Amino acid sequence: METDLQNIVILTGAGISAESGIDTFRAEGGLWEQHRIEDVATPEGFARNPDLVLNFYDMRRAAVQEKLPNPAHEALAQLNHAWSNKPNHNLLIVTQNVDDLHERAGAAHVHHMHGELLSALCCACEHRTRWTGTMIERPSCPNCGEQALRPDVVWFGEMPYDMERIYAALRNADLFVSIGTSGAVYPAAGFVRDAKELGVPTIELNLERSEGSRWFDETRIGPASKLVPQWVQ
Ligand code: BJW
Repeated sequence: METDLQNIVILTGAGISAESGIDTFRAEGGLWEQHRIEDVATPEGFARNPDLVLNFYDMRRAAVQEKLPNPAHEALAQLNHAWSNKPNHNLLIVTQNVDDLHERAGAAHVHHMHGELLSALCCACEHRTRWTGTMIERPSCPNCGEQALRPDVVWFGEMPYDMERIYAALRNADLFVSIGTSGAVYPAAGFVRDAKELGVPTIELNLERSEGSRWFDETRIGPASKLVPQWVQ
């Protein structure tokens, strides 16, 4: 990595957690081959069949707690730590992932733009609370007492979290790095073009070329567990 960098925005996607054993979405055999997006990842699907949706996320919430961070998460956590000790240096890790592997590797202040599996959102009062168990039995919101909890994840048609903070960091960045995401879902897929318009250099680390590859100044191909530690060094 260049040594004169100060402000970096890193976007991660399902590919960074693939080697930890968490399924990606759009690969052969991935989550969206096993489940219809309209059924499990839209507010309309949840309204139609809440049991199906709660069960889908209950199973993923249980599974994710069995997984461990891999060298890619660890390298970003080290970078995060190093940056926090340098004055006037800012590193924003934005993840589309709903797992907590960045945090468990030791990264602080991770922005989960698509929410978190280990969090519950109350449909009645919008309170967000850490949640490691199941929701299928319709537990009550610890804030308002309503039986109205849902997974605190961002479905299609909903507004991702922290957008203002992310765009502010992009405007101030001197590098945008995208790791393990297919570039199929907006607004994250548009960050590379936003960065280019702002004159921010861009680099992609991915197992294969993605839908967005043509927009990046540089694409490095390979598994995140190898590419990310190499890039961080
Ligand atoms: C490896 C690897 C290894 C594998 N090493 N790499 C503009 C145009 C068209 C449509 C839209 C648009 N703007 C909005 C839309 C609508 C929609 C959208 O994007 N639709 C598309 C289908 C086109 N977007 C929305 O509705 C979003 N909301 C929104 O836009 O609000 C309005 C708004 C307007 C303006 C500003 C801001 C907001 C919400 C999107 C919510 C997405 N939710 C999901 C589910 C979350 C909960 C859950 O987990 O179930 O988020 S969908 C799913 O896709 C999940 C992911 O975060 C997301 C991205 O997937 P990701 O991470 O890229 O995974 P994959 O599987 O696609 O790719 C994996 C990659 O890893 C591959 O490239 C592999 O090669 C690579 N890889 N192994 C390195 N070892």
